Amino acid sequence: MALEIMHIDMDAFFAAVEQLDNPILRGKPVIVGGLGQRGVVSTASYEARKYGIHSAMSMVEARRLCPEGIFVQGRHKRYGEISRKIFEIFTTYTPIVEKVSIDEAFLDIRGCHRLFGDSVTIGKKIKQEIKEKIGLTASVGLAPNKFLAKLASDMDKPDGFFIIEENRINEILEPLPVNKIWGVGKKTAAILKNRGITTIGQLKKLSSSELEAIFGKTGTQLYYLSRGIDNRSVSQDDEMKSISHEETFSQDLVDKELIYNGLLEMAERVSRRMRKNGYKGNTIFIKLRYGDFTTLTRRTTLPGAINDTDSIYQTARDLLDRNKLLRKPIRLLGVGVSNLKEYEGTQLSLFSDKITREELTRTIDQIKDRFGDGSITRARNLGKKGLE
Ligand code: TTP
Ligand code: MG
Repeated sequence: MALEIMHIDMDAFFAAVEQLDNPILRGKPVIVGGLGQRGVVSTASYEARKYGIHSAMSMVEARRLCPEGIFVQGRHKRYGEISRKIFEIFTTYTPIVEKVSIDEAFLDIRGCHRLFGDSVTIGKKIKQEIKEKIGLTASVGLAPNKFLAKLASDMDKPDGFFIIEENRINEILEPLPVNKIWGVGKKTAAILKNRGITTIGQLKKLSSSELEAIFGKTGTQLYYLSRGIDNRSVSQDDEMKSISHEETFSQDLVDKELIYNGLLEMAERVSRRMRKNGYKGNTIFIKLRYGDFTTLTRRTTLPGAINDTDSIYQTARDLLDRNKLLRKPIRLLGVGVSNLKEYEGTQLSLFSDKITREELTRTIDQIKDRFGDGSITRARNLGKKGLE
């Protein structure tokens, strides 16, 4: 089992967004939540946590612990906005993203090594991209499965990057308290404590039948999780079920040909990711942002599922033309496919006398994988520069 599951969790998320938007708050104890009489703490910056403040504590208590703290009313719309940007970054690496909460997700990165490198490199790239594009820090956990990946992202917070390799599972798990196991709440922990069990190492002394006798089905789960075994797969959210690519042009574009060239390049990237991950999709969408920042999207659903560059490009181009969208300078353009379904890729046959379009694109993929993106290009894009 390799390191193919990643868990990413933003640090002190709401408070970090407040510090991002208001530099005066940086480095200070910031407490975000409801400021009314019965308000509760949503989260606190790491500076405020030193005072013992944590999520779900009453504001009254928080003010008592840290009178010099800066108390901020939560702005959920803004957190949602930033969250969407973070998830956009995730989905440029892999379509298999499972959203756990507004600031937290699992990523299955098995399919993206050829494009982005080994697992550690991918983890570093994602952290760096979040830092550079959004200005926030995330903690990344990398492990062979979901349980361990989530545990890992919490081990080195904030701005963490923790890896749980196969051969270190026992060494890392055994000293941890039992409540670090997924599903072990106060009740389970109390029952175990009565039997003198507080750490995962001690829990492992119980056989699976002993655990089942005490906890039923949960007992079986405890048996496996305490050994770092977890077979749950990362299941993508419906809202995540799309593959897209967008680019902000180096300058606002008016020239239709340049825009079409950019679109073709993006369609090719989307198509390539879809094929790589074994997806076809029915719905093609485009996103446009004009120079004045007005943003719009358009979509259309095809009768059959596709994933080839030309179908994506032609459909997207048709959306642009049909809606007469290219009348103002374009700042950003995006194209994507949703309504995804998995399919069995057809095997490339070098010896068949007729080469299909699907085979041709697969061959192009293989050449690009081996020799880089610039190694082969469509005649349309030769000598032209639509994108940076
Ligand atoms: P968390 O990821 O649990 O917490 P966090 O990001 O603030 O801090 P860290 O991950 O570094 O430990 O939750 C994400 C956001 O969800 C958090 O910023 C605020 C919100 N939240 C609540 O509103 N109430 C809560 O009880 C919790 C736990 C979180
Ligand atoms: Mg968090």
